[in-house]
Amino acid sequence: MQTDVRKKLLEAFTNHEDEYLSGQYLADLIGCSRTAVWKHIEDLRKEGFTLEAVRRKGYRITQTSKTVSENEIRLGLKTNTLGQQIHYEESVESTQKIAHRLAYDEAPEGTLVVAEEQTCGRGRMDRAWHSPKYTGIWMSLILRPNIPPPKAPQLTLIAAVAVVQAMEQMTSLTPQIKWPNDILIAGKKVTGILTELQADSDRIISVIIGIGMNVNQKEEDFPEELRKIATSLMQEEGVEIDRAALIRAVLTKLETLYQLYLEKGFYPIKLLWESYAISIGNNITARTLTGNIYGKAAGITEDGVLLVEDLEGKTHHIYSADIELER
Ligand code: BTX
Repeated sequence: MQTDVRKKLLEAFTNHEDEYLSGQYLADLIGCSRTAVWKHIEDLRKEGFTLEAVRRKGYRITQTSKTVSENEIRLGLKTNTLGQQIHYEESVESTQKIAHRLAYDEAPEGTLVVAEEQTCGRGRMDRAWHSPKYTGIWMSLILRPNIPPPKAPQLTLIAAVAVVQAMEQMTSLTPQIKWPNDILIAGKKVTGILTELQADSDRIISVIIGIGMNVNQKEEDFPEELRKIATSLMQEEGVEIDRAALIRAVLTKLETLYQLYLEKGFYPIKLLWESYAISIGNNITARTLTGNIYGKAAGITEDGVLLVEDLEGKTHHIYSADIELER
């Protein structure tokens, strides 16, 4: 995490998109000398930003590099809470692990952990999540909602809606949600979401939402065993996607939905979620820890629990499972 000066500088450029800002204006805003401003600008340039300096006009950031560094994400970020603190690393075992540690150390709500690569990325039930360098978005977000622990799975569904909306904003694709945590495009997995809790028996201390998005991988970037089931946005859209802009879009959509959820409850989210869901109304097999249930996915409850109606007409409440869609 960086100094307030750098943060203020990027915020100023964000609030004055495409404008030139004079050295004196920036110096006054930040409360330091013009030489100090120039030094910060030079540092940003070294980091890969393209900065124009024009006499009598000032500075303008015209283009950015292709990483998901703290500065890349911050330039253009217009959220109030989510991503206001950013912890960026080139390579980590898992962003979840770091977010848990930061949450334990009282990191504020909205803290984002993001990495270019995960060497030990994980999915649910300790499954591995393939997270190669510079191609995807591997991020974990710390939230501290005042809700009872059994409601925490709702946050996975909120995050899924935010991811779909962000993808729709940035591409021409039509992603769909497979309960509870997969985002699919043309039947292949493009994103997985992993929600973990730090909680007492009756109180949530923090929720760590891990989001893994395949963005710019080519087919050969996936290991053989994933090629049939996984895809990336670039594979589907045919062009490279700006990962930092996509992170900003996810944070912005999620902030809006999370606020709506805290104010109005789960119902409005449930409606949105169902409109993007692939499985509702179709026959599925739910593979649970206690056995398989085959039937029609009837919808989700107010709490985000999946309802499956079996062949005898009996309704099952599914809290956790892998879902297989009938083809
Ligand atoms: P999941 O358990 O639903 O899915 C894991 C399964 O998905 C794997 O067993 C494998 O079959 C398949 N898979 C693995 N990698 C990929 C991939 N890149 N694309 C598509 N399919 C894949 C899903 O768990 C939750 C994933 C969350 C990942 C994020 S990344 C940031 C954060 N840090 C971390 O360690 N995990 C989360």
